[in-house]
Amino acid sequence: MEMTLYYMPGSRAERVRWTLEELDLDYRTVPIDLFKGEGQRAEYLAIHPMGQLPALVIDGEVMIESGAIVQWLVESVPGSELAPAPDQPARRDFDQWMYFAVTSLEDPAWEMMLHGRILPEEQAVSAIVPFAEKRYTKALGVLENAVKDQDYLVDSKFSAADIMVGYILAWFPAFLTSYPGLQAYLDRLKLRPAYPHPPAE
Ligand SMILES: N[C@@H](CCC(=O)N[C@@H](CS)C(=O)NCC(=O)O)C(=O)O
Repeated sequence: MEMTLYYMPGSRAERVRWTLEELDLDYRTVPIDLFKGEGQRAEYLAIHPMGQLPALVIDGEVMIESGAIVQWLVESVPGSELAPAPDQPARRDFDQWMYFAVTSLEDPAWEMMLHGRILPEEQAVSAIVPFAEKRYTKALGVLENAVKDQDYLVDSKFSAADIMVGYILAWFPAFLTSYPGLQAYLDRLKLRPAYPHPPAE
């Protein structure tokens, strides 16, 4: 299988890179500098119709959406131990945290990022930030409880759900000071050789 990852450090393509590394798969990367507008060039829009990262090309077929790619990878690679089998009870937790990562956690975090850090003043709506922070901290509280008695989110075993969640937690490290369990969880994830170190840190 030939795989090409369109990638920029710190972007959501990190989730895919992290997964590919954990699975010890061969792949090549093509750098796309979003800050230079490379995502919106015609050649890249022909690959990813939104001009976003990541895109993974698998034997000539394009796949987009970081969560879907991560899930596809961990389910397609024979012997991968990064997702419980569909008939295992732990699978329910796995699916739950995979979705939680891209909705309840990522959605407010992205609003904080966009309106608090990325958008220029004339486009940012700063009033969005406090409510997004409230929703984000609520999600952190739920995760704090989930790792209270275990090292990882699913059955105390490292899985793709930790990749999906762990990538977002690193966007706002200062928020973890009130969540010692989550801070310890993130510190554990950081010890993994494939862990990404986003520029936001
Ligand atoms: N839901 C998508 C979001 C992709 C996304 O927003 N990627 C950002 C980089 S982290 C991007 O490409 N932004 C540039 C843009 O939206 O034009 C995914 O998880 O793959």
